[in-house]
Amino acid sequence: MLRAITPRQLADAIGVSESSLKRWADAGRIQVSRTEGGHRRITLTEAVRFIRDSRAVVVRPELLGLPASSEEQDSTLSKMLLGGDGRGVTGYLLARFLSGTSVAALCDGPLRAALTHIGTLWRHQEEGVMVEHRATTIIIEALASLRALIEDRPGAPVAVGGGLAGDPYVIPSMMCATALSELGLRPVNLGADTPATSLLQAARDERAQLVWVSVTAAPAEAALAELARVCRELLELGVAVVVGGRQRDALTMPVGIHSAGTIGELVAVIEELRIAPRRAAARSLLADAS
Ligand code: B12
Repeated sequence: MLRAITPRQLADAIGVSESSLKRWADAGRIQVSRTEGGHRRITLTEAVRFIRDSRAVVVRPELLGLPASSEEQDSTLSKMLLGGDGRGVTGYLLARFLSGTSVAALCDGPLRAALTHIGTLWRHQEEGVMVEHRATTIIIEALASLRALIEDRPGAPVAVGGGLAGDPYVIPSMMCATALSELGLRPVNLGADTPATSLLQAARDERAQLVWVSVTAAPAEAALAELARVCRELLELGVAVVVGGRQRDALTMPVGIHSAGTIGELVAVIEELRIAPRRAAARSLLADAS
């Protein structure tokens, strides 16, 4: 097992940017030592403490010198998704959730891995598109079943969110909503292809404390400009904004907007802002692997 790792290794292992990691180190949230040459190093025990305390999700355990977690189970999930076995997928997710795995760990780990696998199989040939649509629906239904297991709290803080205008991807925003409900917030998910002005309207109507935005498809200039305008209005209203998704870097973020690469990082931001009534589930993929 490794004794010390670089900030880059830890960042990659938990799916966050190296700059976020260095910011947390500078703020004292994670202890770093320096090599003789002045480079930052993090001991493995300190990395483990940080991961567990911050409820970060280990997406690449091998970078910490740990065995890749539940590879066998994850390939079963891929097979069930490819074969259109909706009941199997729901059963798998609920069983892991009930045995303590957080929603964020399920989304950033096995679900993301299975969809990545599906996305590379046919590269959008005709059969692949059919399988992608079917897998998308299966995951939507499974996440809805998972959400139904989480009790709503009366008077819970509200979070509003959706995918950017022109973005057809349904699952990322639904993952955000499900993870936020696990934290005790009341998510209002406006779904894919949502005009930024609708997010603003819902945030006002619902007196939301947080808005999340997923930018997965390559965004149009006009949609980005409108989002930037809406973000500034939300900040003036005192609403926190978190932007995520594979194309999030396309947005020149107004100061004060949070950018997050994974659902686990969304959870970490919410906990940092102290909006969440509940803590995320204690167990992470790392706990599963150990
Ligand atoms: C299903 C699917 C589709 C479906 C979507 C169905 C639907 N209604 O949702 C359909 C068939 C419509 C589709 C279409 C296309 N697709 Co497609 N698709 C996928 C697939 C297989 C899964 C997408 C998905 O839901 N992923 C699950 C999400 C949750 O994963 P993720 O995006 O990585 O999100 C994670 C993080 O980014 C983060 N996150 C995401 N959002 C947010 C938000 C916040 C606030 C936070 C904090 C975090 C966060 O958390 C997530 C979990 O870890 C992906 C493969 C893949 N790797 O994802 C390809 C993929 C995204 N598609 C791709 C392509 C090329 C296309 C098309 C252009 C194909 C074509 N020629 O027409 C079109 C484009 C459509 C458009 N208008 O832009 C490429 C994109 C490549 C690239 N350069 O980015 C991919 C990667 C496949 C591949 N390997 O080539 N697609």
